Amino acid sequence: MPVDFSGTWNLVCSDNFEGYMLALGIDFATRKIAKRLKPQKVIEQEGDSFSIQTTSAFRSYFVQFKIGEEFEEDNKGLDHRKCKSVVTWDNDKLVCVQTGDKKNRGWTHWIEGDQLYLELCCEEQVCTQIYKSA
Ligand code: VL7
Repeated sequence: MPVDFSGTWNLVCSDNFEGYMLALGIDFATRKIAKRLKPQKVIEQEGDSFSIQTTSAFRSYFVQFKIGEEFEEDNKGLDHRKCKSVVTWDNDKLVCVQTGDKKNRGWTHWIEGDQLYLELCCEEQVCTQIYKSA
C-alpha cells in the first residue's frame, strides 16, 4: 500500500522560497506578498489519481494528475509558464518532473511523522516546506 497524502495541510515553515521564486522570475512586489503567505493544501488521493488544491489569501493553484500520465500544466497565477508534467512514485515519495523552459523544475512530496514535506526545485534553487495536518 502506498502512502496516503490525503488531507488538509497547513504550511508551518518554508526555507528558500525566495530563491525558488527568483529562479522562476517572480517580480519583487509579488515575492514580497508571496513570502508572507501561509498556504493550505487539500490533497485527494484515490488509487493513482490525485488532486492538490493549494489555497492562500493572495493566489491559489489547482492541479490534478494520474501517476505516470503526462499532463499539461499552465502554472496559472504562478509564473504562467507551460510545462509537460509527470508524477511518479520514488518509493514513498511523490515526484513531479515539470519539463519546460526552466531547467531542473519539479517538486517532491513525502511524509515524515505527522508532517507533509514539499521540496520545490527550479534551476539551482531548492525550497523546502513543511506542512502539518489541519
Ligand atoms: C505552488 C509558487 C511562486 C508566484 C503567489 C504564491 C502563491 C500558493 O507546485 C506547487 O505545489 C505542487 C505540490 O503540492 C502542486 O501544485 C507549489 C506554489 C509555487 C511559485 C509563484 C508567487 C505568487 C502560493 C498557490
